[in-house]
Amino acid sequence: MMTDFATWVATRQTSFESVLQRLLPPPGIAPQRLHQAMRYSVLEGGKRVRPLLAYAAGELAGAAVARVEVAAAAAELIHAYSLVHDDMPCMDDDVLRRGKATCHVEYDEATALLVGDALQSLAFQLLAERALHDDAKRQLQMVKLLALASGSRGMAGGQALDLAGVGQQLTLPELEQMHIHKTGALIRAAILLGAYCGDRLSDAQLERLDHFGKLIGLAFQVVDDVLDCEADTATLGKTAGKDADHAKPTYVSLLGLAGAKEMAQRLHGEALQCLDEFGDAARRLRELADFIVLRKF
Ligand code: GRG
Repeated sequence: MMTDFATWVATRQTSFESVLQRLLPPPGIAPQRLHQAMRYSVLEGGKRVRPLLAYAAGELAGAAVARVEVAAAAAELIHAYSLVHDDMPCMDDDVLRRGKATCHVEYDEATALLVGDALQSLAFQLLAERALHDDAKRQLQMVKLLALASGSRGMAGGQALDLAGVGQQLTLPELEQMHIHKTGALIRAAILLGAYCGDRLSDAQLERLDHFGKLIGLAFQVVDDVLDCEADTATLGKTAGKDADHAKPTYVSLLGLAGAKEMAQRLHGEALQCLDEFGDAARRLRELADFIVLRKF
């Protein structure tokens, strides 16, 4: 019998924590302070949505868990780096992340900068040095995939659009472009990285999965905007209400709360449709899509 979703999530979150423990540089080796700050920023925190998506896509593609967990770690390390840099005074200037002091507050700004740099390098080191697929060409594709998703045409580019948009009145398509890059690109990449570790899916199926990733990545951001307005700081583990304080264009500022919620529901429905052809094999991805849209934190 298949385990229920909560058990599936808890089991993977626990084993993923050990994976990260093992893949991050030990705190006792030089440079100790940097390694400690890297571990502080990555371990014991976050929902691990991107890794969970990678695990679920890996299961769908018949991939070995030992391979998927490395791909999942690469995506999570990029995510953690982006949070560390995003929280710095030159960007969002925040003091709270994942319920604890942000990296530059706990350590210092220079260390936070280096933590982000080193986490990003480690992500690519892992993709390059661990066996993720028997076909080296496929593995190279995975390196490129993550590079594109995190670089100027992906997450970093989305962040640039975000910074440029402060105080501006963006149109809905402009807002969508920003979020497809800033948040969506990495979520999409995490799903494909998991799937690329296996062999069971055809190119057409990988494309469907990618489309699912695009839609659920956008839904994730719409829900994030709603939560920034509706949830409190303690529940979120990060400062709530910052979007409005910083005059940031969001789905809520553009569509209103009800409109943003409606949009999340629509994206959720469209994302689920992409999984229809996979039947019960895509159950975990469906459940994760539900979680992303219904989450309260
Ligand atoms: C600095 C290059 C660079 C990029 C930063 C992702 C990002 C781009 C900034 C984070 C700011 C932010 C609040 C983005 C909105 C969506 C988002 C990525 C939220 C945080 O992700 P969760 O909810 O966090 O998955 P946890 O802590 O659960 O991992």
